[in-house]
Amino acid sequence: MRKIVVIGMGYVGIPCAALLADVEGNDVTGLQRRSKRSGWKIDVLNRGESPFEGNEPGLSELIARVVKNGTFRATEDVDALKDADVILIDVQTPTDEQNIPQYTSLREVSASIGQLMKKGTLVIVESTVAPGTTQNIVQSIIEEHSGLKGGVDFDLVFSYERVMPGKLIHNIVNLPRVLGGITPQSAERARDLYSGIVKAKIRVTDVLTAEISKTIENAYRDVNIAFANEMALVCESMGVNIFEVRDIVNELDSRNLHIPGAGVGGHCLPKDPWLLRHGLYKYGAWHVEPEFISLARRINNHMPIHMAYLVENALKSRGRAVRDSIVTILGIAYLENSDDTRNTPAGPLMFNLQAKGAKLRLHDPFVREWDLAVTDLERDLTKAATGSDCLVLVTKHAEYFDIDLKKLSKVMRTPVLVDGRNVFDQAAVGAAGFEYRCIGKVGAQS
Ligand code: SAJ
Repeated sequence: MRKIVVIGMGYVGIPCAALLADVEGNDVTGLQRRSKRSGWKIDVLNRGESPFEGNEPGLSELIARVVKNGTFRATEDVDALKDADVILIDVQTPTDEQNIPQYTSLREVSASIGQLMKKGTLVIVESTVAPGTTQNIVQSIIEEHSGLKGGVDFDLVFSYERVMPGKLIHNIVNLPRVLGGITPQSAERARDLYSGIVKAKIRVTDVLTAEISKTIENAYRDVNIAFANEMALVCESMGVNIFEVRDIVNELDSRNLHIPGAGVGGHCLPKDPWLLRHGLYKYGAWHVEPEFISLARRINNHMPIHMAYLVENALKSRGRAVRDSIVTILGIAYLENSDDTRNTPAGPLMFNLQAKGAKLRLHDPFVREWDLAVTDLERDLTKAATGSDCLVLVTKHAEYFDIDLKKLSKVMRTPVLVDGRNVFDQAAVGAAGFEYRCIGKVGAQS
């Protein structure tokens, strides 16, 4: 029996732990701090349920099965690390306002592992880290607390996840896996573990290459989205529909203009480019300034602010000042049909509108709670729209594609609609009496 401990019961740790627990010969313990924010997940998981509200195909059944079979349980007891053969680190690695990585959790769990793990354990870092972190921080802390030597007395691998809310199980099973081992033996042990759950290619390389691959993978996406967003602002200012332009451009197989929108949220793209940049500096490569990374983050972070500008402009067209208006934000999650609010563009938009004096309402069909919310979250769309002066859509949840525009325009005080994800048809919105703006399609009117 291979005893596995997965530290961090989040969007990465839970599906990975459940999949591993479903493999013959594996016994998995999910380790989670009983904090106010996440401790409740321990009890939900031990009831055999998924703690996620969004659509996660296959996850609930998988968790129910492995808990019933007794091959998976969650706990807050770090002593579970003592007899682990394999330890996966799946804790959050956020960046702060200065875009510096915050490794408090990573350092704490590395110290616990060093203090408690037995000789011969395989440790795998799945959390996204700045290049150089696995060896310079995780390995050093484990060696310091254990007196053991990495690559000799224990094995260490960096293997990054490619999960995405809505595809947690699918992506782990079907996307290629990269293993960066401090020794070939470390990588081969990890290959043996992952081959039980990954159907796609498993590729072995060194730790630094794996760490840089992960951060470049997401920086690439962030830069491409930023380009689409900048072109959206260009088209909007010239009265051209960026989405028609995108269709034309992408007819070429060699082009893939991304989708402009209300902003870029999530736990990957807003921070991974900064982790890459930070790793560069920690390596002393000060002569290189990755300007694309900083510029892309600046453009993507501007999109929610541009949304607030469109709200102000649309209300003005209907004779209302933002400060005298009730604005309803549609979609708090950073991604459609998910309950994940991490770094959601709805945050900066909400605070910007609040600073302009608007009274806010927040609607989302999936999000249960949001620590930044300035008012209660509403689940009933009609209630959230009644008496409101503006609906501003941030997230393209499926529910919003079926909105009865005529019904909502009747219950609103001022029928204004600002579309951050090109959900609505301009003619239909106009026919329902709305003042309409849309990122990249219908810009500010004088
Ligand atoms: N977004 C755009 N335009 C786009 C694509 C996304 O504005 O063309 C916005 C989304 O609305 C969202 C944010 O960007 O707010 C992030 O969207 P995402 O589709 O990149 O979703 P993530 O953050 O879950 O990205 C993850 C990443 N996976 C990992 O880091 C493990 C990313 O590398 C993947 O490319 C993405 O999933 C995916 O495509 O599956």
